Amino acid sequence: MGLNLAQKIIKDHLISGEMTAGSEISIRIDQTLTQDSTGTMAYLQFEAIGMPRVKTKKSVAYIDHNTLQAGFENADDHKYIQTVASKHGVYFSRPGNGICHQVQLERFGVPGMTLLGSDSHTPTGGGIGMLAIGAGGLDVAVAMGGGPYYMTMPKVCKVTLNGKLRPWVSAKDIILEVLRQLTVKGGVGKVIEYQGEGLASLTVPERATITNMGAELGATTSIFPSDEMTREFLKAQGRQSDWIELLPDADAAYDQELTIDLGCLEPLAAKPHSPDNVASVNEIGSIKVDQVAIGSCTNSSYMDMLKVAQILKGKTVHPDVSLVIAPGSKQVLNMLAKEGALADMVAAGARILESACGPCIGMGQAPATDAVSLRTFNRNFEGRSGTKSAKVYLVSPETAAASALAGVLTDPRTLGEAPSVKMPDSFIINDNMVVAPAPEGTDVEVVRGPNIKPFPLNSELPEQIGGAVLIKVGDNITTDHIMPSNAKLLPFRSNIPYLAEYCLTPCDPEFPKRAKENGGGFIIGGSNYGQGSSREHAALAPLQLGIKGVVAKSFARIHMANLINSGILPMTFVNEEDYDRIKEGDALVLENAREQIKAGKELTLRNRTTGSLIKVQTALSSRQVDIMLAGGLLNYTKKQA
Ligand code: MIC
Ligand code: SF4
Repeated sequence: MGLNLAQKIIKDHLISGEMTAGSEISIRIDQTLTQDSTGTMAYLQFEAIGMPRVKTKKSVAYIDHNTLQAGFENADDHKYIQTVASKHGVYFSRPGNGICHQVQLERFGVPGMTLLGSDSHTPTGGGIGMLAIGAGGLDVAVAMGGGPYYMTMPKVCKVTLNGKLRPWVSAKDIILEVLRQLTVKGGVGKVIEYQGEGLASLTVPERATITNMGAELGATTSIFPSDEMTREFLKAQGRQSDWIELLPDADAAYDQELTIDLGCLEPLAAKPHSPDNVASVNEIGSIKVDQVAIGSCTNSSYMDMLKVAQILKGKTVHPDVSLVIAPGSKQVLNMLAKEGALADMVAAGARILESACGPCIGMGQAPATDAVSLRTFNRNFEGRSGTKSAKVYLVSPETAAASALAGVLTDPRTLGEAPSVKMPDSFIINDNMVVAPAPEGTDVEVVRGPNIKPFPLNSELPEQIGGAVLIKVGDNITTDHIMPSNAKLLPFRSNIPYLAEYCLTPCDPEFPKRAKENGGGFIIGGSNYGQGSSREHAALAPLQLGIKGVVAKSFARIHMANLINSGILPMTFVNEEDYDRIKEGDALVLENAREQIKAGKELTLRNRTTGSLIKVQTALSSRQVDIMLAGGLLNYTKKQA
């Protein structure tokens, strides 16, 4: 039996484990990326591990999230990251150089390599044929130190794209269709692998839109083959020598298959408040729009921006709409300026933002009360925009631009002839905003601002863990609920005690207070608990508040790994009805915790309030059992050393 793409790359990088879906494997990591909102913590942890230099082929630290400098905090963190990166052998992408995933694709990604990033949209690199995976900062720190990355061997779902997109329909509509079919839970435990004749007409940046938003499926990653298109892109980036051909074997097997006829797709939108709440723009109808935001790591490539500029050219943004545009990288912005497209955007009334995440992570541009905001981004979770009552719709750049002109949600097909945009033969190449690390052995002084506070460290798992149920939440709770991010909180990503005061407050403002009064306890979750971001702050803040365990119907992959890394026990109900039998305030206890965790997968929790016994499972590998017993990955790693 032949191998599919994911299996080929995994096989090439396998360090331990059996390549059968569901078993724990570990792989060698070639490249890592960090960004500033998770990076501070990742480098603090890298320092705690105590390695002098990174051991990867290339590690890059980006500044793209926390670029609003309303106080000293973000600027201090940038200095810390720049100096710590230089000292330990990490390239530093300066603020203004662009969004990590866009820049990594343009300048560093290599087909066939593995990439681990402390950001859930790291799978963007799958657009260029990498096995690119998002993880918590500590996992990335370990990988920078040359340690293996442990993961569950994924199933592989093949998505065959047939035919060709019609005018005005674009890559964003493809991934929205996949989300419509598979939902935000449909990719859990899987790699989504794209095949089919439709690939011939999809350029690398378009493929990257699809792999980027594959994160919203809960998938481990998504991947396209490395073919002629990939070669053309790398050539245009002056990196043809990085190209290799990488295709699945003709007789490769897949665990699941899906076929999409590109010619049947129409402009789609994800309605509030979930990326899988998809309907066609026509079905939704011409609702009034207050804000349009174009950019983010999903849709900010040069070609996306050119299309937008062509649509806006010679027209004026509707007087009731605020149009903001953030080109994905300095390369994109530079080319738009040179070609005159930037002038067309500005003339039409667009507000141009720096090349960064910006409004996607609530760093500015929060919409007005009850506003409708159309965004070319990948997440529309409630409140993520910075305005709880805002209604965010996720759309393609074409739909966004057409709607910005009309003032209402608009099917771009009503605009007549579609913009014609081709991938350039060569991009402007100027890496002067990437600072190479200091040569080995050079003394670099790491600058630490007063905002950097020690992070919480767990201790060895005790014989018994007990405490009250501090909160009970429903399905699909995101990390944006657990550890909200916005312009006010993001500057405190290196200050866990401060952040903890906001933990789970979108679900219950009293949660942090209650957790502290009770000296910690348990969280009860529904299914897909912890979907979304890779932020380990969603585990570290609960740790700070004394959370000992989370019992849920199911967990999202990265969050579950972050809980284990923090030494917080993730448990799932054996019988889901038990979820209904637990109430907030109930006292739970896991007796003989160490023995139970060592002995096996099924554990018994006692509900002291009702007297009942609750069967729960832990899907821990033997290595993860040791991590839990040691009180988290950092303690475990130190113990190993
Ligand atoms: C996001 O899109 O939610 C982020 C901000 O990029 C996060 C990282 C973070 O929380 O810092 C992600 O997706 O991992
Ligand atoms: Fe940045 Fe948004 Fe992409 Fe996250 S999803 S990396 S916040 S642009």
